[in-house]
Amino acid sequence: MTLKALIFDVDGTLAQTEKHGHRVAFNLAFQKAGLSWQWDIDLYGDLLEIGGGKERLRHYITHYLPEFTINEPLDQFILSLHRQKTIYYRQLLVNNAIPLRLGVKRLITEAYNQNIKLAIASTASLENVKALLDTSLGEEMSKYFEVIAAGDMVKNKKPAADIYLLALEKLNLSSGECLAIEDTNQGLIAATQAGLKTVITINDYSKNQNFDDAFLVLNSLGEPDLFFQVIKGNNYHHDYFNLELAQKIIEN
Ligand code: XBP
Repeated sequence: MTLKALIFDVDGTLAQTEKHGHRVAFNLAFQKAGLSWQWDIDLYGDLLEIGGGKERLRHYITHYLPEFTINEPLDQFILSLHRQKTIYYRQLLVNNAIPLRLGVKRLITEAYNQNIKLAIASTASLENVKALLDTSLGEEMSKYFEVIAAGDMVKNKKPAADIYLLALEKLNLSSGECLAIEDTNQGLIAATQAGLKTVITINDYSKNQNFDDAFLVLNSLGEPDLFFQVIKGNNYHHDYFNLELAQKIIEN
């Protein structure tokens, strides 16, 4: 089988957006709404088990604040809170772009130059995915992504396979021709259920999760002068992640 596409997760994989981006934006939205809620780093780590900002808000309200009441339907309340959070998230990125993780820009450039297709499969809303791509990668390079599958485009978010299946459908490729790059166990489950081999680049929030089904688990994609650390799996004697290694993984 020949590698035809790389499918990237976004938050935590392309950039460390959760702790300093989404979390901060949620807190600013709470403040603006006159709520005393504060999601600290540890609590946010627990809440990350729920994919999707709107779903995370609902989970928090129903599980952590069972007494909470409002004078409007909960759906509407969550939607407007999330809308405000999205405004803050974009502002945070525009004012202070969150850098891409090590090796991400190099790998994207390498793939584009070698006609390997690029796709996104994210739980975050399309607006927030685009905000990150435009601010961290730049509007020109954002266009390298031929397919963006995100947020509410599917009914069931990760760990369901839906978003990856949608990405594959839009790419018009089979799972055996593509490789997924993820950072969490939920993302790994979603990609694996869609039939994709997956490479994990761990981060602070996900480092203790179960990655048994991953083909390769790394601390980052690495660079030619800053090698990755292999946490698990076969790196075929490579020191940084490139298309040659991606092809080896697809073949085996
Ligand atoms: C990450 C998520 C998202 C973000 C918040 O998705 O679960 O919900 O935390 O984004 P992924 P929204 O790792 O799949 O990219 O508020 O836009 O949902």
